[in-house]
Amino acid sequence: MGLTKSSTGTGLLENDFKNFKNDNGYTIALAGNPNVGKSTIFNSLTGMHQHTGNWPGKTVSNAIGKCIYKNQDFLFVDIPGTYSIMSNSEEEEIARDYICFGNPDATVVVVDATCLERNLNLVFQIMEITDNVILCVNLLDEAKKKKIKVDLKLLSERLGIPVVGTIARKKSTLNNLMDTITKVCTKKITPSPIKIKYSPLIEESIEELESELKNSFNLSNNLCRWISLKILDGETKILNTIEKNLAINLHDNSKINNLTKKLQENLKSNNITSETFKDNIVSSIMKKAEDICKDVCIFENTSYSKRDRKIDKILTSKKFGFPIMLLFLGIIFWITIVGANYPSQFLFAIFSWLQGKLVIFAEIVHCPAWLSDMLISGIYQTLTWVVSVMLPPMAIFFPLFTFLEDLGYLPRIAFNMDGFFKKCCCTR
Ligand SMILES: Nc1nc2c(ncn2[C@@H]2O[C@H](COP(=O)(O)OP(=O)(O)OP(=O)(O)O)[C@@H](O)[C@H]2O)c(=O)[nH]1
Ligand SMILES: [Mg+2]
Repeated sequence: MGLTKSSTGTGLLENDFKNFKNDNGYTIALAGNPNVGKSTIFNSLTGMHQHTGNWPGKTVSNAIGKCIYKNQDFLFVDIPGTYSIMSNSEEEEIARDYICFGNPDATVVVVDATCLERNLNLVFQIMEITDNVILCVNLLDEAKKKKIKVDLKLLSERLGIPVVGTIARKKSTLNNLMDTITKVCTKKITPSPIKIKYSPLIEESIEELESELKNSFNLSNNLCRWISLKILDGETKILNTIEKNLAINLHDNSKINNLTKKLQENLKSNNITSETFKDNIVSSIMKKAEDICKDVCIFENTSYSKRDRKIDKILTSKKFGFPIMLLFLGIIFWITIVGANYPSQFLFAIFSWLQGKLVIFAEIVHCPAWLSDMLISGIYQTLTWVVSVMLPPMAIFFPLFTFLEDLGYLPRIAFNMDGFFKKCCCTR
């Protein structure tokens, strides 16, 4: 039996995830990096019309929809794309809160088969919080075009979770995903995700805090380990959210406070400061992702990935990174500023000509002077001036910027600027 759209699927948009509970069946979260096809899968399964498109950040709020598969009721939650659950933006917080505290029956993490290594960062972070994780390797058609093969069976063995390959635009490929979701929800498959091992000192600190948390609160092992990590990191915002959602009080717990102070000082004396702690964690995750991808991803067109790496080295090098960035941005701003003059003048001329005609028309119909002044010299003139000045630069700048994004150059700019943003305290 295939997929059936729900007759009651509503498309309710809400962020109060406590309402996202399916009393008659299972609740499934669709998580993943931006632009990997989560909403395409969601729409296909639920018959809903979530916004999809080829740029990141379209879904900015949780959306729910129902689907019936083999007579079983599922409630899907399409959550905003996020690169990490160490979130910064509002939609990333919405995603993080649902992943961490929504308590779905299973979390499907959708990843892009063409850049698996980068996507695994989020997969590992989610596996730290919940065991019921299914990996959906999407965009297999794009991977095939780029001659990238992903060994799904080996990936599943290495991660300890079920892995399914899909092409979200082809609905038939989603049956396998639904079968796996059903098996996980009905406990026919029990995922046992691997946990990242951080540096020995961080692991020791986590262990100590974890056992204190277990003594103080009634929380799962996964949550205790994850919260320990957040306490050591000193992420106040996340800790406040944890307290609110799990109804626990960490701030006033003197045992935990004293132990945290002791452990943080110990880490500091071993050169793991509050600034380097997160880098340490992220580099352990990325190292693991790299190791796994080396084994499971086969790049048949080696010259393609070699060429990519060569270009990357130049675009992100200390010597050429900034001059190239300034050159590209300079060209874009130059084309925008100089190029916009021509359509601006053209629009201005048309609007002025039309204004003359409107004045004549007002005279013919004996429109009172105060009214024609207000409508023509006031509203019409102001509006047309704004359109003449603003529209052309926007119509030139945004497509050019999108072009840079499609080329994949913007993430390289972000990489080059990361150090500066950190110095300005814009990122952590
Ligand atoms: N070729 C191909 N394109 C796909 C596939 N899955 C999704 N797409 C396309 O990829 C683009 C992004 O898909 P979305 O479903 O909007 O991605 P998303 O993960 O919801 O993105 P955000 O909401 O921004 O996080 C759309 O243009 C889809 O049509 C696939 O398997 N193959
Ligand atoms: Mg989406």
